[in-house]
Amino acid sequence: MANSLKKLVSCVILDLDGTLLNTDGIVIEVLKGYLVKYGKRWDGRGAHSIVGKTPREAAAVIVEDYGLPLSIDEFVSEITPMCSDQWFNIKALPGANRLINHLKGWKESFSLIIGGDEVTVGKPSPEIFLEVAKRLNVDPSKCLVIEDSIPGVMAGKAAGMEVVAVPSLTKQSHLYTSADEVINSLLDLQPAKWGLPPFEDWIEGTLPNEPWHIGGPVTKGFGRGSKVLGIPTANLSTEGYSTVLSEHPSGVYFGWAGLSTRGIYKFVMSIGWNPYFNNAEKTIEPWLLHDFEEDFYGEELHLAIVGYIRPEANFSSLESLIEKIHEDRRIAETALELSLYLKYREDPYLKISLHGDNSHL
Ligand code: ADP
Ligand code: RBF
Ligand code: MG
Repeated sequence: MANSLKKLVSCVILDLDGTLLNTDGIVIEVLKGYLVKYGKRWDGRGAHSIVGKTPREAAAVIVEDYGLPLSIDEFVSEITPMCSDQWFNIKALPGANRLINHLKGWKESFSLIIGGDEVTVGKPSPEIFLEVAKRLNVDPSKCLVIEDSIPGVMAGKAAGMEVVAVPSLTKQSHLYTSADEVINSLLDLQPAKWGLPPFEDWIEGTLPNEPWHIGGPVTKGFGRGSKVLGIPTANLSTEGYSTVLSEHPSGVYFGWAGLSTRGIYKFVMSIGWNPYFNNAEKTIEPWLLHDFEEDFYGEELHLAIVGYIRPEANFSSLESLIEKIHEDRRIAETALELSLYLKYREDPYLKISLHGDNSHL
């Protein structure tokens, strides 16, 4: 992680769509339903091209990619009201709540809110950011922009501001080279690096979250966990968990695991593409912090994920990857003893067993 001292700022400018709010999520849900009408199936094509585009530009891509029998304008006029109907379904992106003062509420957490309709040119023009600096009477060089899109990053740099990119394009962080820092999600935002007051939500190397749950039978993975690393991971299928996974960034998490017929154990887990191995598919790989005498493929495993440790990283050697995973293990093992986390050992989700007999739990 680049821990170099950054330029100090006094003002933070947050992009909204795609940075704080998961607007693409509802657009994709609407598209899925819409394509069915034309006998087409959403297959993820176009998802990358929607991000950072104007609605019309994105529409052009979809009409073309799916060979829809209508003009771009017809498409836009049909899809726009369908999306508007879904606004109430928009969710905050992971970590967005760290930037909100919950005593004040969303709107009141910002000194100024400015819309794209208040400027003449959109990003990558710096106009919107320069307008903010002007209205707040702050020098642009003292502003930190937080952006998910490439045009947004370009706009921030063109305004002479510092820019943290939180790419909304999965595995595309290399396209954001002009940003001053690229982070995986707002969970990794460190205001103190920029001379701002630090968040105080980390506890002993962990960021607590409301418990979330994943479960299913233990599946076969790549077969290299225990063999290559000495770190067996009881892989779970990602099928059926696309919504949950889209609500949580890839990274290293920990919590409590219920293994049917065996018991409840601590675990530390990676969710994502394992940059070191550059997997094409996202995997869910919990390492149960217990020595088992045998494998338990096919057994029902339920996870209560209670906190976050770090983003997935690449490593220059296998040894350094292993060393890091052992550090994760120590952090999880210690943190789970804190009452804050210990109480979730009693999470009822861990005791649900498909095998009926829960008496031993
Ligand atoms: P795979 O690639 O098939 O996941 P691994 O080398 O990661 O293979 O080994 C994982 C398997 O090892 C699990 O599915 C489980 O049956 C077994 N196992 C034994 N001990 C543990 C443990 N402490 N945590 C997770 N899995 C374990
Ligand atoms: N793989 C990576 O490429 N980068 C990581 O940062 C990383 N962190 C991990 C953290 C934990 C706690 C665990 C259990 C695994 C992690 N792995 C990571 C995944 C590791 O590469 C994986 O278990 C092997 O690929 C086995 O399939
Ligand atoms: Mg595994």
